[in-house]
Amino acid sequence: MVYVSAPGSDEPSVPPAQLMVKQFDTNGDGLVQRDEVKSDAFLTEHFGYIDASGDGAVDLQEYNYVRNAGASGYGLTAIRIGGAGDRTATNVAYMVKTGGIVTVLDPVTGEILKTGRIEKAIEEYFSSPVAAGGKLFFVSESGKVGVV
Ligand SMILES: [Ca+2]
Ligand SMILES: [Ca+2]
Repeated sequence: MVYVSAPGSDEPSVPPAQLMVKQFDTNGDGLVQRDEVKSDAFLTEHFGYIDASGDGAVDLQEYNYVRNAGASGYGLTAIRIGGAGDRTATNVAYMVKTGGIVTVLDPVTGEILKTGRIEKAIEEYFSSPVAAGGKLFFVSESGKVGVV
């Protein structure tokens, strides 16, 4: 199993599309082009995928799709990837979060079996832990690897 946990929010983290267009649409065509968002770090950084059609302009539908995707519950998803033999003894879930805090869970009940911290880990973690050779590897946002 691969377990993926995701943060969420009850509210979208960016303003409604109409406000975005009102603020940035300087040429008045009802769309927002890349050069119109130069003053906004978020829109500049994310413009490429927000413009899903790739036509160089963000319309209300494209913006709202991304905006609404940002509002979802916190969650943990399990993905079965195979395995063989009796896996009862190894049937636990590992999760890591900011600061390298590792939690070991019973994947059926959600009971916390153990918590700990990766040594010298103070960064964000977005990747799933990887098991190999009897060890667990945790890769931080900057690419530092913690081994447990
Ligand atoms: Ca425009
Ligand atoms: Ca577009």
